[in-house]
Amino acid sequence: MHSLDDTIVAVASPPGGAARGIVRLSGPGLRDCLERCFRPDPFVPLTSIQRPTVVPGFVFLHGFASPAPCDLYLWPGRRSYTGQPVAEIHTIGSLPLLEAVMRAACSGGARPASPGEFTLRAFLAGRIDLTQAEAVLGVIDATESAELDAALVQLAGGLAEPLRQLRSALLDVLAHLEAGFDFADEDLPFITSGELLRQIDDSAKQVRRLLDKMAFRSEAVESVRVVLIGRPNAGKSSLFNALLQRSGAIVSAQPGTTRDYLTAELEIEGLKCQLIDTAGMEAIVADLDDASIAAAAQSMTQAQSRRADVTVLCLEAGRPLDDWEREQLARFDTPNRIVVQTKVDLRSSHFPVGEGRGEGILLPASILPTSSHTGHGLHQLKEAICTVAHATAGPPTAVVAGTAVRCSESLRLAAASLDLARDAITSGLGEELIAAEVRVALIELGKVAGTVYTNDLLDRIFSRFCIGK
Ligand SMILES: Nc1nc2c(ncn2[C@@H]2O[C@H](COP(=O)(O)OP(=O)(O)OP(=O)(O)O)[C@@H](O)[C@H]2O)c(=O)[nH]1
Ligand SMILES: [Mg+2]
Repeated sequence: MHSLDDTIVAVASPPGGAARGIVRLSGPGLRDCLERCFRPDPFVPLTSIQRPTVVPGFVFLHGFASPAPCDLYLWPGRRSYTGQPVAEIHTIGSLPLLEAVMRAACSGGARPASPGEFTLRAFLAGRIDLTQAEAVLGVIDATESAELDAALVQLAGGLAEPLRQLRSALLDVLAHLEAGFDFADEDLPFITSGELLRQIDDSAKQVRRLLDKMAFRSEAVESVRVVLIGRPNAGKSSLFNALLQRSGAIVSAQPGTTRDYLTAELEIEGLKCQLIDTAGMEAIVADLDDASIAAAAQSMTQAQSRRADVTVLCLEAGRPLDDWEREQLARFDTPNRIVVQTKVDLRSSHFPVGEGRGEGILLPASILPTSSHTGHGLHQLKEAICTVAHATAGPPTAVVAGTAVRCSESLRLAAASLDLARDAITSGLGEELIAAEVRVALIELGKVAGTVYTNDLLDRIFSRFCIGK
């Protein structure tokens, strides 16, 4: 067990002679301890200090003829690094002097801190999560500026905040599912399966994004997945070829030409993209020779679009929308999607933009007219991909090595559970099964953030710290 009840003390400045040395203390008995070894000059009762303050004074040292001058930095309340009263004694940076200050504090009731114990207390007080605790170590251990940069981003909440949002979204899903169990007799869905699916998909995507950050250390370059979707014959493969300026994908007037999916590397203004052409969705399955191949192709398309960083929905200019397209458009207010009209060279009448077409569907005002044959709008499409990728993914950020090693497996398990939850929804399995998978995902994410931990895990993490941090 990790005790929070005693007052700990350690030298917090680096070893070696320096102008200033720091001895740090934290714990509920801080004031009593200071009253025994420190004297403010001019005198003020320490009990009268309610806010963070610097108090000049002296520390009384055993075996030395005179006390040592120092400044006492005092955080008297809970709003400190460790969430308990904290003090730092800043004095001359001589090792024998700092050791004497330590001894004085120990005879005043403190005990020497173990490695990383201040940061451990910050974690146990909920001031930082486990990824931020590891970032403290990352900052100390950094040997090059890229490592320092990654550690500082992580310390500022680079992983903590997305994890918090993810856990909160999944807790909402779980709350809805569980409310459904409690009122099972009423036959009212607390959350529709479409909404459930959307939330699970969004969460799974976030988890994979975090995993990508973990992998970033070894991969060095993160590429943005751009997936082209649309109904058969919409012009996806033509757009794929036009964006790549080559003819890799087979194009034909026959709907259902693309059965698998194709990927190719595309670089737009320095942004590395993986462009993915998919099989056309829905509507004409019955026309195909082999409906099972079509079904497999469509499920591949769905899997690709779930993993997309940017989805480009291709709508053929001038054609009436079908049900699948209408359903897609209804979801296109999410920020990582772009809608294009294809083949605008063919039709004189494009969709009216930003208004309904008498079908109850509002087309996005930002719909992009394109033609793969004339090249119209391709430049704008590339720009839009860049903008969306930057806005939704943010710049790729590495994480501290220790965090990546500790958390990758948990994130993989969380992603796998969310995939199982999705399968349970689409196969119409009971809500209990969905909830069970969401719970597993939450536990795994909890391990990453440190809301679920064991003493062993904490010992392993904090023992790598130096004393005084
Ligand atoms: N005029 C014109 N024709 C186009 C354009 N883009 C595609 N086409 C034609 O539309 C037909 C279908 O194009 P594809 O690129 O194969 O369409 P797809 O969406 O990949 O089709 P599936 O793979 O079957 O889902 C072909 O005959 C293309 O030549 C365009 O910009 N202008
Ligand atoms: Mg195609």
